Amino acid sequence: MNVGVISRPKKGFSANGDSYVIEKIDQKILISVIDGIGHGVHADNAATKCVNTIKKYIQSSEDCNLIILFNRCHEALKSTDGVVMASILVDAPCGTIRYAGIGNIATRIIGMKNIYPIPRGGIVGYNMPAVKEYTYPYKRGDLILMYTDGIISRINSDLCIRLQNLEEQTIAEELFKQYARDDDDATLLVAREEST
Ligand SMILES: [Mn+2]
Repeated sequence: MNVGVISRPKKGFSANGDSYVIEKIDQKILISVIDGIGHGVHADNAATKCVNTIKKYIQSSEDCNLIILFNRCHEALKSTDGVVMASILVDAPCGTIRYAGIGNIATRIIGMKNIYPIPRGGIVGYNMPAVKEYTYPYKRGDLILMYTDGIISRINSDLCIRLQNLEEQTIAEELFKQYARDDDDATLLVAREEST
């Protein structure tokens, strides 16, 4: 998986309440994008705790189950202000992406058709509802975008298509330049596997 990513704090802050995880699990790849509620040190602490919980879960279990993953994070984050998070499990051999999301992290899969998974409302660590997992078709070469609400949410599809031939990091930088807001932590991640 090639990944391009930019994550930076709100203007004037050094602590970043946004975070992300990319982990390889056998043939699968887990990607989570996290936005700690608020900003500054509190948000940073919650997001960091979430990342650590995910890594610990991956290390200690045979497989990755997104619902268990969210439940573990919910338990671990109860002492914090919580986070919103979207997670995908990319399984190229099976041709699927599994997805679960709580709160406003945007996820898009641009392939044969555009897929926009819809997260459930709520906050991980605070009022998380039952987590639902969705499965979508996936093939190598599909472009995956994930971003926090520091990115204005309407990314133009034509622009994504125009940028498609560039490297993942360049795509991330171009989109970030056009869509990131100064007044919030902002993270934008672009992931793509080479098509075979
Ligand atoms: Mn935010």
